Amino acid sequence: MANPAQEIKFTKLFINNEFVDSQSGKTFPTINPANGKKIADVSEGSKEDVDIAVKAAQKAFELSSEWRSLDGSARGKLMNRFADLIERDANILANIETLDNGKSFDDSLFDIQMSCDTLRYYAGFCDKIHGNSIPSDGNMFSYTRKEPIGVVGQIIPWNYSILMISWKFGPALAAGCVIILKPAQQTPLSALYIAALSKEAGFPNGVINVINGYGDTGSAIAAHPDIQKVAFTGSIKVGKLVMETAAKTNLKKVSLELGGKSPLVVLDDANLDDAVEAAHNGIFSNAGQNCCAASKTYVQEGIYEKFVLKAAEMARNRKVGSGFEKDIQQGPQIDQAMFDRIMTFIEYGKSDGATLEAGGKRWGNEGYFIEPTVFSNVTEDMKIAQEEIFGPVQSILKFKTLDEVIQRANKSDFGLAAGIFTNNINDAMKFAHSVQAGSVWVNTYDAVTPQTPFGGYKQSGIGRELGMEGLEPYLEVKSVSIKLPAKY
Ligand code: TXE
Repeated sequence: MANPAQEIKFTKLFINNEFVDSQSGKTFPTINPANGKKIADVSEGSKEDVDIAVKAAQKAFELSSEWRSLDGSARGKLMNRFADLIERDANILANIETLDNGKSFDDSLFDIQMSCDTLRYYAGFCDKIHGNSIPSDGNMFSYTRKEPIGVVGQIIPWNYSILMISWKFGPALAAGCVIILKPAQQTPLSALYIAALSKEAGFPNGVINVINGYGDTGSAIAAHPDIQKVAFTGSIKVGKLVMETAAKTNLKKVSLELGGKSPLVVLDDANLDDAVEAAHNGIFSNAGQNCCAASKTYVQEGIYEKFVLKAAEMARNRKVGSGFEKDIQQGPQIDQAMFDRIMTFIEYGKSDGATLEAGGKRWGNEGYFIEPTVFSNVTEDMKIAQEEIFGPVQSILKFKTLDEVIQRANKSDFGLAAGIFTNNINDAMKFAHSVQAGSVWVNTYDAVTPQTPFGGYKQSGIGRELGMEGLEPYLEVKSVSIKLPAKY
């Protein structure tokens, strides 16, 4: 049951299976975005704490260590137990997530279920990660091994804090890596509770470490000479910094999942009600704070007016409020800075000449709520059509032909996701194969599953998470060749 008075048990750093104060003794407040009030003070990690965590992780990764000696199948069992414990404590975790992030309790529960699914999906790989035997030239027996890359740094954002932990932990643990996780400063609490569950599940000391803090803590991870890989989800600006830092230090491997400005195309022949609803959920779910949000809704001219009327009505009926209230569809934005940024974009929309069809104002008088906002008559040159707003702002653009809309959709620095609604299979296939995006959804949107790889073309990222492809960034491939006396 939803409980806004959820006790917060864990606020320290988690290193080597223990909760410890930061070396500096510093803490930072974490704020409830529904009312702007402090939830708790949390230990703030710095470079010194990252160093200590890396040493613990290195020890856990030594060849004869408990972790390295585990059979793959035993690692899989551990991961499944971890998922079971997260499921057991789903209500507690959902309360923590709703307090810290603001999303509805039901959305938190949904994220938690998908997190368990993701961990279980990767648990199944643990004893199936293997190389090949290779018919190499000469008198040689050659084979490949896939080995865990070692100590990995994982830096995550606040919009799906629990889900992002599972996307990062799942493949890393299945591969046999050891982890230094840095959650976002806006949502430090869920990772600490999950860390406690990892200890209860039985992960050996040092396999999972959680260091909360701001950007400089993330930067210390990106720069660390003994971290072999960094996985980052967040803004393009910081993604570039992480890559630059990795290049300037030990050339650690980098995978990035960054922002987007994803097109959802609705053709004249689509089922209108389905398309309106999917476009609505595609932009407004998680209060628009979604990297693959359908932030450009392209509607063909024949149904444009009808679509806009229905979309505006849906937005006006969307239930906004505290995530702990029943049937809430949209909570607050994450913090004052994001709130201000989104309100500025709404002003740009108006001054650039788009038509405000719904919303456009702050909602309520405390916290960081924004009314579900719909603009029609949006054109490509407007700021709201170009930049990632990361808020509840739907922009509806008009187009004439499929070829035209494909060209317009591809004229973008981003390439994370795209969608199309149509009853014409040929048009759907043409779009799916022509659009430059890592995920394409036909007659649905945001259908992310643990099994399907997810990631970006162009500046939306490097590498893939989820699916079998999601394991690759955590593995090194080693070729072994043994000389034989003859060819046989
Ligand atoms: O992201 P940041 P912010 C986009 C979205 C949003 C914008 C800004 O457009 O409006 O980014 O959000 C850590 N070295 N996305 O400011 O700053 C930081 O502490 C290493 C898209 O929240 O990129 C946090 O843990 N790490 C997105 C993480 O990076 C650093 C999700 C993300 O924060 C660092 C979130 C540094 N120098 C925002 N500076 C998506 N792809 O889903 C900060 N961090």
